[in-house]
Amino acid sequence: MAKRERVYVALGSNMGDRAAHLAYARDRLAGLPDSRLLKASRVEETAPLGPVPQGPYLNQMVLLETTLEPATLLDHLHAIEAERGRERRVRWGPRTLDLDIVRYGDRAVRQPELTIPHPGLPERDFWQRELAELDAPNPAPSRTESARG
Ligand code: A4P
Ligand code: MG
Repeated sequence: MAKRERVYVALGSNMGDRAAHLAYARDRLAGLPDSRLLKASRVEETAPLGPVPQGPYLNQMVLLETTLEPATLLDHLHAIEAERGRERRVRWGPRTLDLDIVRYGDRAVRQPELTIPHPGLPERDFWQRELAELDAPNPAPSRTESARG
């Protein structure tokens, strides 16, 4: 039987209704076969990285538990991107929805079409923050408002 793995998927959008693209991706990821969406980080607005002038991103990371193989999961991610009208024109350029596999259990993959862990991880402080948030043992308790202030 295939092993259940904990997989971290990064979501990014900087075109159109960015929050709606992320919400759509979360729904689709939650419905993937042989998978469960365990947690989602906060959504964060980030300044664009890289050489292409473009608008700010909304970024978020989710934690999935899945028995899908990495290449199969990547195919699903590309299908979800395509459903949001993603066109691959400019590398690093603006996009309605970008889905990247950041970590896949303890696995290392080095293939032309798939590198895991994602090589951008050391440079992306927002990914590191999101990973830390997802790895925190418990969600921070929400502050309870006192009736007397
Ligand atoms: N690919 C290889 N490894 C992976 C992986 N671990 N996860 C391949 C997903 N895909 C992976 O990706 C090109 C190919 O990378 C895929 O077909 C897959 O086979 P793409 O999404 O078509 O192209 P891209 O996204 O333009 O290039 P790349 O190198 O993936 O760029 P990134 O790293 O996705 O960066 N600024 C902010 N603030 N926030 C962002 O999220 N994102 C980018 C894009 C630029 N600037 C940003 C952000
Ligand atoms: Mg990408």
